[in-house]
Amino acid sequence: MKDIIYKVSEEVERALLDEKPVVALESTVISHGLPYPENIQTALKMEEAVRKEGSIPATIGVLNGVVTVGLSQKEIEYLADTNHTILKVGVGELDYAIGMEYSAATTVSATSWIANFFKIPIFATGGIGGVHRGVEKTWDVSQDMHSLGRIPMMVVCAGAKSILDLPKTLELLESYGVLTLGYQTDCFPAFYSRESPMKLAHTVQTPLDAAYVLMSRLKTGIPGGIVLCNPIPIEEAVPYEELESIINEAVIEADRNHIEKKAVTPFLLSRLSQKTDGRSLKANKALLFHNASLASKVAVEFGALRRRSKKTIGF
Ligand code: PSU
Ligand code: MN
Repeated sequence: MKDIIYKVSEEVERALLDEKPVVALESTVISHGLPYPENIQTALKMEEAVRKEGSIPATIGVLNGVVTVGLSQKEIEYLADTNHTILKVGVGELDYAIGMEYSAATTVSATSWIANFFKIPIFATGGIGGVHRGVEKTWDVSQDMHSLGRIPMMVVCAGAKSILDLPKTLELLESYGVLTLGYQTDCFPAFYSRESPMKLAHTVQTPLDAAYVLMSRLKTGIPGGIVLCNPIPIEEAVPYEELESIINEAVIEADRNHIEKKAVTPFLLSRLSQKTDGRSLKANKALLFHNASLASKVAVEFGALRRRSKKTIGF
């Protein structure tokens, strides 16, 4: 087995050593969540959104068994190309890709693990995985849930993907001790929609407040993450009711075609895009940029707090 199992880009390494704000970004959304070649532009524009607000982006993936933190444009292009075999790995499968020297896109769970390993506590994505509809039959619950329950990471997202069973997802997050925090909202956003019937009990209004809460989580040492729910920009939102029937049909179709396990999410996302004439895709991209910007703002505030914070005994 080779010795090198990870590579950190020079820029990200420098930023971490200098305690500059860094935002982690995942690669499953690139390889399996968006169509080629739009996935490349989207990944690069997410990085741009992070930079614009003052942080350094660290897009994470696995290239021929090497965990790479801070993918270059060429590396992003490689992972985005559907002509290559790119695995989709959660934290449980990460070592398979490393040990077998495969290339792989990392999900929220695997990306959180890697980011935390390199002491990057803030991560932006589209929507977290969760409890799938029809879970009674399939037992399909994303590894994201379990990882969020044990990795102290602030995940900035537009809620959970609306293809999921949102009430059950929210309940499970609570059971796992994950803080689900609304950003300027008291509603659990449903990815493409700003609103859903589910209420959130805890909200923050500013990136600074989000940074305070994250700092507290790191200081108390309580395991588990914080999901910072950032509703999609109003202009791009698709009403919740409008999507419901389309999603229900797609779920039935997935079941009929025996689409299972890791293939379920990519299948539903692409079906949705077809059935909304690309509107869902447009919305998906908009919320990704929006989340990258907010994560970067929080990272900047968090960086300032960290510089000011005194060494203490206990927390
Ligand atoms: N959000 C998106 N598109 C995606 C995903 C999230 O907008 O493709 C990915 C994330 O990487 C998430 C994963 O962790 O889907 C969940 O997949 P699964 O349901 O198979 O655990
Ligand atoms: Mn699953």
